[in-house]
Amino acid sequence: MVTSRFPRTTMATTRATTLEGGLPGARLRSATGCTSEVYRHGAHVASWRDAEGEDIIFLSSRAVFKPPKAIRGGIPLCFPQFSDLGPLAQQHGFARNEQWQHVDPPDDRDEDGANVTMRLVASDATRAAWPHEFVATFTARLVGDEMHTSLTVRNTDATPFEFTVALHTYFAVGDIARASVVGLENARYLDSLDGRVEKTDSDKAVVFEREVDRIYQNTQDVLTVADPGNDRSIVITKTNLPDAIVWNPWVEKSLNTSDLGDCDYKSFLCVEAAATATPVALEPGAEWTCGQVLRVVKQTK
Ligand code: TA6
Repeated sequence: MVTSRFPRTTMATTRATTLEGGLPGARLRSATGCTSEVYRHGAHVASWRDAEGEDIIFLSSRAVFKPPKAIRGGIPLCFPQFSDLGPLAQQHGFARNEQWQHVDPPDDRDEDGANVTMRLVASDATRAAWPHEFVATFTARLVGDEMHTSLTVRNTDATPFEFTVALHTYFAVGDIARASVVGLENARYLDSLDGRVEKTDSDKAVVFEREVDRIYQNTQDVLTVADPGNDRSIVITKTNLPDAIVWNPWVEKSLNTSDLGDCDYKSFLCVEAAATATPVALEPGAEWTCGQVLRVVKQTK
């Protein structure tokens, strides 16, 4: 049982601090006692816990905190490319491997919510992979029992560019065999385990009995992770992200993924709000923003 490291106050707080592996980041605490840790490495939300200290977002038991390697778990930012859907050789782009800068040092007490904003500006390293001038700004905000995240991309170049993107969220579940994802019935998806063949999901919910890796297209904006193993559901409300990837590596892939515990697949599933089917196109000077709000609904016995 994780106990809260923060005194119970009504004020939400945000503190810049040193996190795992000696990496810089911020700790957020909402007025209702929920907490989160956000790393400057990748502008990576690595944890979100409720007031009792229960994980809502999953972090691998073998996560590595050594840049440039991405942190396994939390909310990796896939930008400017999701998976291999784009010109970059790097799976999921580079945003999750880069060091982001704090915007407005986050030492703050705020009645409304704890929040941290980080920025990534094009550099020689990013230009080598993707020859464009851009500014990406990520904000994580705890508002009571909700987590709000948003990503804004501005084209600071003289020419247009396009990208694909995902909030690759790892949700903690009590028991994968009883968990499911609701809201994708009749949605079309590309099956990444079957040559990205296009299929239609006729099931009432996505359940997990084997590896699942699907890119759902043009889904509804509200999806739910049903997690009876923790007597709760997690409601995802996404904005400007028409697609959603659903993933669980199951046994084999978990064994072959060094920064995942062998049995970790039983304790998480990913629902990744994304824009993949139609890349986002930005003219010079233009800006685009997306986001998601996560909210826990407790099941009453
Ligand atoms: O989003 C699902 C996926 O693209 C899977 O195919 C799997 O590769 C997963 O992402 C994890 O990717 P990573 O590069 O973090 O190991």
